Amino acid sequence: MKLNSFSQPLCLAFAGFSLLTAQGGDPIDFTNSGKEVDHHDTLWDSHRVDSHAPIGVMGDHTHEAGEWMVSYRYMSMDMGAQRDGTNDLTSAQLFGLGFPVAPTGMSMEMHMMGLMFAPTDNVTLMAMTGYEFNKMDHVTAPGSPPRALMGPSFEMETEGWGDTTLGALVKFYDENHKRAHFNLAFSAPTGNLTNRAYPMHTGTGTWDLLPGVTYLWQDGLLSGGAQVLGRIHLGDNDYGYSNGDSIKGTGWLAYMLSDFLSLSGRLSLENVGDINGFDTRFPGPGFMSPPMDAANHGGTWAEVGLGVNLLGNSGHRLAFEAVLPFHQDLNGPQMQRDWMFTVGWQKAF
Ligand SMILES: [Cu+2]
Repeated sequence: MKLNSFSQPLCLAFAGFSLLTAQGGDPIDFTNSGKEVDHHDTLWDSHRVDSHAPIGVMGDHTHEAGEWMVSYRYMSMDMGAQRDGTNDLTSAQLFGLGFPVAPTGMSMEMHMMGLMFAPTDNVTLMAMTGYEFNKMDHVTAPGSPPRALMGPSFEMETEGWGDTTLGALVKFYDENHKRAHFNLAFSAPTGNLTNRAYPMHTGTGTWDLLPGVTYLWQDGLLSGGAQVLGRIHLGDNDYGYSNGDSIKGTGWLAYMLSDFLSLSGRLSLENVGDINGFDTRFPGPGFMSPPMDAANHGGTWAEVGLGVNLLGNSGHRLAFEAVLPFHQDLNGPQMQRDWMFTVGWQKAF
């Protein structure tokens, strides 16, 4: 049931026509009148280019029984200037706070592989993991011991496998081009925590619960969705702490320019709590730089995303989404997010 761009207006026209010509007291049931026109036309169309959310959204869609999907995503994120709360900070101000080293930027790159399989129409299993590269640039305070050791600036790099997500998407609503499912997943600690700076870790070190709910709709050439996802850290990791629990809400609209091309706009709001405890390997006091202090993590971010989805005749999907923050309120001195983008490929079998 590939979308015919005329079928939707025709269906609406027919519904309008039946409303106008309806006689007597029977209430008009659009669900039923739609089904009389074409049974399939009231069902979710998973072959639309915009039936997948913007590529930066995870766990957005379910599959039909027996379907598999493989995916690859490349994500890149860049962070820059320092900020505490909503106030920008210079490196000199960080030196003044007693840190001999100030980070000036960080980049994160991730290669993510995903697998989905639907044993039934209502349950889609998913697994996802990735390999990541992190890089942080620093400047050192004049006259400080790190300046003598490292010079005026230095960079730090980490890489490795990230944590692994395993879970299920459980569909509980599917009518009239509207769908909803629960996101029930957990994250296994397959990443590493070798670096002193918390943001340079590739994993959390804890088993995490990832509960959520996702709602999707299609209407003519438009579609949209909303998702709320949480991350709850279950207990502490081997180094005696856990990252702050987080919650993220996101909503998007997509418009189909053609059967193979859709554009999307998205808004998201994310809150990450403070770290609970601290890394017992590096307890302080007297941290070299702010990201090494457990007190300087978490915050609230509001972001906007602009994306493109492409669907080939062969069922290959390609998508791109850029995400830009427009509000950041950070708990303690941290680097601000500058931008992020995701490029992805998906193919169902
Ligand atoms: Cu899928």
